[in-house]
This record gives sequence, C-alpha cells and structure tokens, in this order.
Amino acid sequence: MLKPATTDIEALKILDDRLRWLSAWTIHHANHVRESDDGLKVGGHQASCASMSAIMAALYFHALGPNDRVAVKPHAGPVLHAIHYLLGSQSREALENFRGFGGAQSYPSRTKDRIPVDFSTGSVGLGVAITLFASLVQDYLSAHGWLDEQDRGRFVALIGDAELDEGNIYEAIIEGAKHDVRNLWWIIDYNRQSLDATSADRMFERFDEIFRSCGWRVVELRYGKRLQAALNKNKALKGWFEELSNAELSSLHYQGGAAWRARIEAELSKKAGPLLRDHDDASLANLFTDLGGHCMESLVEAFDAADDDVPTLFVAWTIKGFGLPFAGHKDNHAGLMNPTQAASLRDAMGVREGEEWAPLEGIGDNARTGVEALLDRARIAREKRSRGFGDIKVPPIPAPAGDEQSTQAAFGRILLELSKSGSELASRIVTTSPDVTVSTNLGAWVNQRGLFRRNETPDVFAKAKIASAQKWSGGNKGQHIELGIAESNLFLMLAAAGLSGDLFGTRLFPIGTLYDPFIARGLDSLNYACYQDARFLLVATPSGITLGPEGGAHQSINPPLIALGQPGLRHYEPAYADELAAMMEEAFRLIDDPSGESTYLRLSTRSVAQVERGDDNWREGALAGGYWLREPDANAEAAIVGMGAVMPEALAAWEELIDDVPGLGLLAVTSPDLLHRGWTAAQAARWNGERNPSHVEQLLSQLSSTAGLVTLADAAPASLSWLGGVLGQRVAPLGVEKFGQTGSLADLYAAYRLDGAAITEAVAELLLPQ
Ligand SMILES: Cc1ncc(C[n+]2csc(CCOP(=O)(O)OP(=O)(O)O)c2C)c(N)n1
Ligand SMILES: [Mg+2]
Repeated sequence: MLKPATTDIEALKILDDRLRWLSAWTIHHANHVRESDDGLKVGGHQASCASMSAIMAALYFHALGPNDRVAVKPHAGPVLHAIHYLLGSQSREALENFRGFGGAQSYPSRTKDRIPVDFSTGSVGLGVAITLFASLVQDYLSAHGWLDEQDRGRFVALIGDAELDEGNIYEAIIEGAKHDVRNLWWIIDYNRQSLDATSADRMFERFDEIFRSCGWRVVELRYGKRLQAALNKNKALKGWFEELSNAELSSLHYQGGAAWRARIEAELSKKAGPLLRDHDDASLANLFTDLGGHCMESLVEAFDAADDDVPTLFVAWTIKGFGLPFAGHKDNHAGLMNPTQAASLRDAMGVREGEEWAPLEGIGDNARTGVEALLDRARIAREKRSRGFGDIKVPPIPAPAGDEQSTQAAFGRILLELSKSGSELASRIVTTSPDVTVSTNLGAWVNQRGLFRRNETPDVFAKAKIASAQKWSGGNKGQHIELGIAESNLFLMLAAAGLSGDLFGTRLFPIGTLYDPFIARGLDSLNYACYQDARFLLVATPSGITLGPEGGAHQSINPPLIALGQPGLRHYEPAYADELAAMMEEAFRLIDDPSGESTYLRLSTRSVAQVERGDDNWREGALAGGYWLREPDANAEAAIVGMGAVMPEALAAWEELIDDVPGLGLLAVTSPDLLHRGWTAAQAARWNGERNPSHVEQLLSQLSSTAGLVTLADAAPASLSWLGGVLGQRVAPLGVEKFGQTGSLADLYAAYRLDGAAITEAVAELLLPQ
C-alpha cells in the first residue's frame, strides 16, 4: 500500500467533506427540489451517510485495491453513489433521480444500479455475512486453480452498529472460524444509534469478545488524534468521558459546545479548567466530535497497519449525522434537513448556490491538484464487472434406471453419475449442505469428490478402518462445502457461490441441499440471494406429509407458495426420476444462461412406481410446468391434477374413475410457479397485441369450459387451486392445511384427504348436478 503523504491526508479530508455534502444533497434534492407527482415522502438517510463519509473516503480513495469487494451498509448507499460520481462512473442524472424510477437505488443494488455494486444490501446483516462466504468462494477458486494470486482481493463490509444485532452475523462468523476464513475487513460505523434511538451501552466490549473468540483481530478506533491528545493530558477528563452513556454522549453531541462546557464545569470543575479556558464553545464541540471514525489520520493508519490476511473487525466510533444540524439526535435516523438547514450546510461547505452538483466545488486551487491526483489514483473498479456466463456445456443427464424410486434417491444417483463422468460441468459443481449432506443423498457425491478444506483433513474413521458408507476426508480439491446447521448460512453460501461468475469471472454450479420445511429458516437470505441474481440449484428434500413417521415438526406445507411468490427462483416438483433428470439438466443450463435463474427442486423420499413412456413428448411440458399424463378427451368434463409425491394416488384414482367419467384427464403439474408466470405473462402480452396462449391455458383449454378440476398436492392446496381462475373452470383443491403428524402414508393420506377416496369424492361433487 502506498504511504500517504500529508497532502494526501488533507485531500482525503476534503473528499470526506465532498462525500458528506454530495450524499446529503442527493437526498435533499430528491425530497425538496425534485418535483413530486404523488406527494409521497421520498426519504433517505442523511445522518447514516454523514456518519460514514470519512470511513468511506479513506477506504475508496486510499485503502481499497482493484480486487477488493465491498458490501456497503444500506443507508450509506448515497455515499457510494457520490464516490462513483467523483470518479466519473456515476451520472448526475442518476443522482438527481435518486429513489426515482430508473435512478440511483435507495440501497446499493448489484442488478439495478449502473455503478459497480459488489453486493446488494438492504436487509441488514446479510450484506455483512455474504462477504465472509465470498471470501470462502475466493479460497475455493484459488485452490481449484481458477483464480490467480494477483486477482485475489479482500472482502469488506461496512456495518451499522445496530446491524450487529442480527443473529445471522454470528452464525456466519462461527462458520467462518471453522473454515479459517481470511481477507475480511468488517468496519463498524459505531455511532451508537439505531433506527429508534441510541443503542445499548458498551456493546463494543461485547463485540470485541465475540469476534476475538472466533479468531478475529479487533481494532478499536475510538478517538481521533486531537481528542486522544486532549484526553491523554487529563486523566480525570478521560475517565469522565468514557463513563458517559451512549444516550448522554449523543445528546451532548446534539446540543453542542455550551452543553459540553456546562456538564464539564458541573462534574469536573477545576480538573478541566485549562481545557475549558483554551477552547471556546465551538472548538470544544469540535474537539469532542473528533472520534476515530471521523479522523482521517487514524483511519488511514489503521487500514495501512492491517496489511495481512487476518480477518479484522474495526470498531470505528462515529457520530450519527456528523456535521449535520441533527448530529447525535436520537430521532435522526430518517431525519431530513429542511431547505434552510441545507442552505446553511451548503454555505459551510463552501458550495455556491447553483453549483450544488459540481463535483469539486468548494475546493481551493491549492488543494485541487491533490484531490484530483487521489481521484486518478483510486484503484477501485469503476465499471461493472462482466458477468462471466456461457462457457460450460451441460451434457444430457439420463434418468437413473429403476422401476420404483424416489426423487431424492434419484437425485443422489444422478449426482453420483455426474461425479464419475469427468465432465467440465462436474468439475464446476460445488455442493453444500447445513449438516444434512448424508440425509439428503449427497453422500455418494461427497465420497467421489471429497470435502473442501484449505488444509488436508484425513478421515480418521477410514484410517482406523472403521466401516462406514461415508468417506469424510477433506482437501483443497474437494467439491463439497459442509456447513453447520444454519440454513441462513446455506443460502448465503449459495448466494456467494452463485455469484462466482460475476465476482471472479469463473462460474460455479452450486447445489445446496436441505429439508424442505427449513427453507423458511433462511428465507430472507434466500430472497437476498435471488435479489442479487445469484445462480444455484436448491434441492429441498424430504418434503410434505409424505415424510410420514417423521411427523409435523419435519413436514413442509407452504414452500410451493413461497416459491410461487419468489422472483428469481423456479420451482420444480417432479414425481418421476426422468422428470427430475430433465429438470436438473435445465437447472444447470439456467445457472449458466445470462437470462436464466435459480431452481428449487422439491423432492421426496417416497419410492414410487415409475411410469412407462411411449415417447419423449412429456419432456417439454414437464419443463414448462405440466403435461397430460393421461390425455383428456376433447371437451372432457373433468380432470385430476396432481403434483409430485402424491402422483400415485392421482394415477390410481384416474384408473378407477376412467370408466365412469369418460374422457377424464390426468394432468401432471411439475411447476405451479412456471404455469402461473406463463399465464400472467400471456395476459400482459395480449395488451401488446400478442395472442399466444400460455402453456397452462393451452393445457386447460383441452377440457370443456365448464370442466371440474380436482387438484392434489402434498402442500398447501392454494399451490394449485388458482388453476380454476385461468379459464374459469371449477376446482376442488385437495392438499394439506393443518400441521402434519406422525403416521403411515395410508393413515396420513386418509386423514388429510390426499387418498383415492378423497379424489373420488371430489370428482363426484364436481360432476353431480348442483
Ligand atoms: C432486516 C432488517 N430489519 C429492519 C430494517 C430497518 N432498518 C433499517 S436501518 C435500521 C437501523 C440501522 O441502525 P445502524 O445499523 O446502527 O445504522 P446507522 O444508520 O446508525 O448507521 C433498521 C432497523 C432493515 N433494513 N433490515
Ligand atoms: Mg448506528
């Protein structure tokens, strides 16, 4: 790292001011200057930005290298935009349109912002943790020979102090400790304020302990140089200052110099005499705001000192709203300056009216050269990285043979075949699971491809010749990343691995397995992965009440509904092994397709008789969301619609009823998600003059317009009941609406009305005259 000259420090301080001004102005402009046509408050977080401007100036214009990736705390988004504006990679137009349609986004967004955003943020805590998993992916790529040493970087998270209440952060650092993660800088903007008020006292000590015990170095930046010197001179003052609670400190910062003086006089009297004599109110306030996170010398020194790969937590003390009229006020989180206050700030920053957007406004001629030089020298990426798609051939994936099999077992066998194949695809697959590797049938794959560990870890049991079906040795060529039981970590791991093409130029094919009900445990992290357009295959198994004896605590009911409402994730629910093979092939293709998406496979442990196929015509329909397993007669009055593990019941009922209900069809739905999307997309397209009916409309229009549908799913019945809305056909939805319980399949299917009797009753009710 280049040693900063004094002039660089001065230039960095100027850039700190510029960032504070431009971020405040961007938000002010959106709220008070831009025309509003709906009267809605636009919002923004001037105080959260002001708190971090020095930290970000020191990072972006001094410490960060070209390969470093940063997750910026969501409410400091405008500071990131201001940085790129100064670097010439963000337009004034986008800033003027901050929080407007197509403008700079409220919170940094990889996919929606035009500037390079390494990680989206918004849901606090997740942006922090993904940096840890991205660092692990970097190590994985290096170990596999896909990343050169000079392309490696550091992963930085800029964190609000209240963000540290999110438990997912601690789940992540525990996992990180197991994997010996490195190259992480997490920087806490320790302004001791959250959204609602000031935060709990002395938490910095707790954070120290927690992080240190997970192997982190903790660097505390409590005081700036000036304040440190003043406190060193006066022990009594230092003791007094350090005893102030967060609320007291913040309120003094808000009230300013006179309040500091009054408190010190009252509580320290003569012991602080010289200090009070040497400072007027303004300089007293200025002195006490000289906290570490606002002191450029301290920041630069601390960043320069951390030049190894030890994961490092910086606790940088700051003031929320630093330099703004509501600095330190407990209610300032969403506080916005009024026009008079904005004008005063503008004057104080030396910005002329009308020149608010001028990048280097208010910088004297002497300083300008130094600032320009720093901007030129900034080493961070200015352009979005290309996304790294499209170089892997996905070979055809044959269905595993066997008259009877479960989709979960078939999944394991397909992966085993892939692991033996030596294909390029297989070498790019990385699997991961939160302690359910064996019970989700990933075991055979792991036996072939090994655990990923940076250091060789022998399988002690195997060495001792203890019989086991499972080889459990790790090394740096391993392709399975074993996680502890923390589903949020699974999704963050998938998010990071699913962005490997974007972040590192080498696309991986990540596969994560977990039990279907526990998707809900990591749901926000899953949404976060999808929001960033990370690409992966999620295999959720087992699912539904088909788990039988495992009971209600392990049975899943609503994940198909979750998937129906989740953008960026395609739900497939196969009944048969050949469907599964086709879906996995499609999922791999979608991972490596610029306009693809991630896939969620909902599988089962129920072994079912496979169907005879006369041809391959089913395949296209299965990948599009459904196909007629038994074609209806034209204008048939009824159809059974089944999905996934309960298809044997649907098929048996069809066989039983076909003589009595002529022309009865049996529709195999493989993705309610795709059918629904196609339906709404076709409706929207009709307004543009396109008349192509969607797949689901084509399927259902083979029936009479007054036909009845009996839908059957081992899931919430609403997963399929909407099918009646497509053409206005009547529906009797069968599915699971109450928590499951233990029992044999026959008992459970009867109790929850998923069996043949229920289907027959439902068909009868639909067909009998009302
Ligand atoms: C998961 C989640 N819950 C709640 C919020 C709403 N929220 C946004 S910022 C914030 C508090 C931020 O405080 P802090 O992290 O200290 O940041 P500061 O603005 O003080 O820098 C909250 C509760 C959110 N964005 N994400
Ligand atoms: Mg805070």
